Amino acid sequence: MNTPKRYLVTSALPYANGLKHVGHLAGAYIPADIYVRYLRAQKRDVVFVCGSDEHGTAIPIQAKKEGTTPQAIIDKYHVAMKQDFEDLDISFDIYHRTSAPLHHETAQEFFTRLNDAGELEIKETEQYFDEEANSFLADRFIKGTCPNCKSDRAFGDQCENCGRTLSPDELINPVSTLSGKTPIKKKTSHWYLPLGKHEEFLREWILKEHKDDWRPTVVGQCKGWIDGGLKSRAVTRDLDWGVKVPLKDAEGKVLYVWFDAPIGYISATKQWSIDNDKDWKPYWEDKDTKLVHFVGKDNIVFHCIIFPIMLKLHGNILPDNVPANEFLNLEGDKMSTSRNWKLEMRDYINDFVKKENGGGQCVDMLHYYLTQIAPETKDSEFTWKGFQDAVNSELVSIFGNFINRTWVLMHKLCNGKVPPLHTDMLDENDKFLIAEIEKSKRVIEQLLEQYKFRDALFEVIELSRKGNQYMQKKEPWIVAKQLTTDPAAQKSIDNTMHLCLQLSANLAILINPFLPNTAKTMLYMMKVVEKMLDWENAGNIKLLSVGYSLREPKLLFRKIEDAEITEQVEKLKAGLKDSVIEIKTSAIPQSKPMIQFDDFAKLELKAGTITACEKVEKADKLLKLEVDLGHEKRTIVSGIALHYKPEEMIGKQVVVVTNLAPRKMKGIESQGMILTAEDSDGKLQLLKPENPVSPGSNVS
Ligand code: B3M
Ligand code: ZN
Repeated sequence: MNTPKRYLVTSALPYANGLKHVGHLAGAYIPADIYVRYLRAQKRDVVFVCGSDEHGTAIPIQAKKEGTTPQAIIDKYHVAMKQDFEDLDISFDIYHRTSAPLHHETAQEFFTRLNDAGELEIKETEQYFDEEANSFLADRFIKGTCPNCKSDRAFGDQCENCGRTLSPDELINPVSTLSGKTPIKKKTSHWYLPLGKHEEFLREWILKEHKDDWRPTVVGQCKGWIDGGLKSRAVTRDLDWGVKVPLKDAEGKVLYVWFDAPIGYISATKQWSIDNDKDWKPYWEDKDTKLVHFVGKDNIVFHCIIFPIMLKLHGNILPDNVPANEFLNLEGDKMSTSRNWKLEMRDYINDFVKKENGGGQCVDMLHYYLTQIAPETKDSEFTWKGFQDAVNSELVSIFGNFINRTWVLMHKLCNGKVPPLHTDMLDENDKFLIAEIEKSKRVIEQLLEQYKFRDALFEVIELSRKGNQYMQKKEPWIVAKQLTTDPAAQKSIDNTMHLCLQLSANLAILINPFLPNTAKTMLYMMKVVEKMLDWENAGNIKLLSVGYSLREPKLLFRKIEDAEITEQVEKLKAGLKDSVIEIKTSAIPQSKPMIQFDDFAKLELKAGTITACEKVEKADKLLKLEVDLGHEKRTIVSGIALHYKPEEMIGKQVVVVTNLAPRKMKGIESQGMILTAEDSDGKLQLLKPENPVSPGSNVS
């Protein structure tokens, strides 16, 4: 494959309607950042653009929620998001915004060119209209029941629950989110992009040309869209917030947010070129440019189907790849803003990065964990325990430990200087390590070029693990005891420490795209300049000169304490509880219909004694219980983990529904249900006999 002349890398433009969480970070920002840092180390010509998406109905809706204006909302969140990305070292070359006049002009020019070329159609249709608010109801201004999953969290553009893309007409029982009223239908005209006309192009370009180099999940989604029949999509809306349609007879109409937002990548590049005295055009027009869009899976259709059609019609280059990620769940549940089940970037910044023992190393720890669990091929899960394990048993115990041991021993056994390498004395272990250093570079490079960041990072850690194994085999601290008796001892120590130091220098280069702060600290320890981190230096075992004196070791990563993760988990749950109560109180008036005694008699209830109890892995709310029911013991999974600790359950008596059909929860078959009472604050308490009874006693 020829090396492209230049790269234009984009991360999805986040909506300026709220702070973003670590799911966003893992999906579109960290992987792009790794890729770009790698390209920069390769000295390739690369521009990394992003910015705030400040249009669409999401913005006025947030303004209404906060009792302010759309402008105030975008100003507030644009600044806040930009700051969060900076605090977490996402290295955009520019973080722009779509409210900028330059963007409005760029988007309008784009629309005009497509319209003038006859590539858009005007259609008159009937659309939902809110008479009270005197407004058409586009996208998030209308909600209803999802035709796909029947959830009532479906909007005019997408269902929050199942993710399906929708149009307002598909909603069951539509209501206006402006007034809460049922809307009427009213005639209006809009411009449409006829996607169907481009089916052949898409089949050829995605399903043939890119079928092997794009992720299977991405190609799969595109195929689904294409096979499902490509309908014309409206690219304008009746709204007063957005980029005005640049035509005389288009009063009150703006471009659809998904029409203007991706053009934001182009306007950001333009602004970058102005700021840096460069030409932006080749980045969007020259075939030798490699364009790569990093997005989450809910943005695939826009980046792989709609925007490429727009780019083609407008005469721009097409993306070379769209390495979209799946979703990141949090502690056993889907991340959700409305339920407040999320970890905001800002929270991590405040609780770790800005703390006394935080800083760059805490930024790197998050980059590390989010890459290690990156949802590249399927949804994955953030857990605080997982975070702690990744930091403590990989970063601290493997990578950090190798570097630290190397430095301590080098100071102790080699006077703080790089010892010579005695090539005549290289043994099998030395040769193996040298080969591994050379090989790792090639492997990691290939993985990075294929957007396999998770595997690439794994290889870096593996290499440091091999360093530890090497040192363990060579035992320079034992050899040091023979210094007075064995003339070869010093040479053996020299070789070991020389290679460990060269490996450290290599590790700094290889870890740099992932953990830039760590690489910087290592540079400091080695007393070398940033240039050493150039990718071409990887694989080289002559990076540090013999006799060069190095600094004292610095701690690369601190440990994450149990108390820190407990605090985070509790914080998360406390946040969720509030929203649960909100739902609960409004649900109280609905009582269940009357039943007959026969209905009740169908239940078999028995008293039992808990004999064993443990937490269910990866499910915070669940405990696995073993209950003695006299003549038998049963396994029961119960959602009480937030209210009882496993150890306090043992010996307690409970009431069990024993004839409930068994049900699997997190892979465990639950053979019954224990009864609890729920207080108004959501706290659960076990129901139990007043005084102990023998296990298996009937309850009626
Ligand atoms: N703002 C949607 C999102 O954040 C949208 C991305 C635009 S990328 C051009 O999921
Ligand atoms: Zn749905």
